[in-house]
Amino acid sequence: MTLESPALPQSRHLATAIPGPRSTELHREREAHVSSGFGVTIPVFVNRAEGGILEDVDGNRLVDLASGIAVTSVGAANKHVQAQVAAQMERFTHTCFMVTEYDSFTKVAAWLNARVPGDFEKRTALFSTGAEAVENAIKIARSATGRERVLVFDDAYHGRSLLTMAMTAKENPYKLNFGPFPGGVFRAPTAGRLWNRRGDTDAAVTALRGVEALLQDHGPETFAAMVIEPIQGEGGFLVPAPGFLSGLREIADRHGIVLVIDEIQAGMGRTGKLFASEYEAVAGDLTLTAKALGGGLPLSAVTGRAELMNAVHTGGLGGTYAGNPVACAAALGVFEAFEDGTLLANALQIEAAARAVLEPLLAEVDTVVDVRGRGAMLAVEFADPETFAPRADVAAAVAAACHAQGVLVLVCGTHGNVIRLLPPLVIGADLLRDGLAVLRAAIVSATNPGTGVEPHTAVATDPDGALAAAH
Ligand code: PLZ
Repeated sequence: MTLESPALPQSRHLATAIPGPRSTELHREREAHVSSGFGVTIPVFVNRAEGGILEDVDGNRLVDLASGIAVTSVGAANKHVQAQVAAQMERFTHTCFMVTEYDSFTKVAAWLNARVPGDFEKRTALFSTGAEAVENAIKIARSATGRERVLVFDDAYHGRSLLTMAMTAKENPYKLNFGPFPGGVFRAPTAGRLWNRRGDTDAAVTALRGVEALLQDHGPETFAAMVIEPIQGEGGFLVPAPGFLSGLREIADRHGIVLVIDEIQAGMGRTGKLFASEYEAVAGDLTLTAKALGGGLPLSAVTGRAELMNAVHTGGLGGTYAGNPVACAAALGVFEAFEDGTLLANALQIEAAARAVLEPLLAEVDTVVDVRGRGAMLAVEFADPETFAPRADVAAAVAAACHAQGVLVLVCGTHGNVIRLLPPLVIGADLLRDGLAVLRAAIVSATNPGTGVEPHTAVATDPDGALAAAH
């Protein structure tokens, strides 16, 4: 887990309070010009980013346990991505693939066709955002099946466009006041929560019965697609119960429904395998990638059965920026970065290091009810230990304490009660240990106010010795 000669020191450093004065000033300016419809996790303005560090405009170095929401898995300044993008920028920035062609689009498609799960002939279509990939998967499934309806699941997140808002489960902030939404979207239960919280081994069977019942109520022959995340991301890093995804595969096959696996957050190496669905040995008919695929540039893909992908009339798929050449170049850099297997191994090392720190909290802190996830996609859930009533207040307090200490964590979960960890796969072992120690102390002190933050956590890994007075 080492980074080759990083230019940015790979240690946490607090030069000012977080946010610092320069960030605060820039945030005030932002408020004067930017729609307040955008929220922000921490109002810190970034100057540089590399490895596991975000350096802000006040000279603070934050530990990045977010990767810009699972995007910069290969690092925010990856040498392969930089070289590919720079070379492409020299040649041209854009032609529009629907107007004149370029080979990097084909190369990205070929790489995905060869590696996306499924032992069948595949084709790929490239777009820009995750939501666009989801929308296009539905277009393709409808066109191929001649059916309209779409089945999605509790706790699902698929995007912020009109159709994908309808597919997303959580109302606030994603859907509030934005309806009406496109019809034909039905929501079924998953086994996620029961399995993750209680280890209920019948969870998959029960949930699959619910899926089948819903389909029977509405007529399975009216459903074009069912769409599932192999680990539900925004919904709370819910790992599927054993047998749930393979059960969906069986139901989809039996009713001729296109199974769409949304790997946008969990895919592209995040979990220690290129695709999270590999853990379940399930192949979608269509598989969606985005986020880490473009290494920070906007790129998304629908990859799947050739007969489905080619069922759409020619000209039916596209978009001005779909598979933009600079974004395709970035993806080729991402593929190079994954080539030797180190990053996948890193994801598993990150999981081992994080579990070693976080799992003991299950016994030590009563509101910590679950530590879960796969590879570098891990979460801690806070709830009442008796009733499982979500404790969003604890998650918010833990996140705030981490942020104040210069560790960037994100909250997720349909009920906002989950802290998630999505470090870049290139984060160094010492830096990760430091970030986890801060998180651990924040969890302990949020639950037992007065315990305080363990003071040694930062000192050990800040060779500059320039810690803020707050320590
Ligand atoms: N499918 C599984 O996780 C994006 C959303 C951040 P876009 N998740 C981060 C936010 O608050 O907007 C996501 C996802 C899964 C689809 C999407 C949508 O991807 O690139 O944000 O459109």
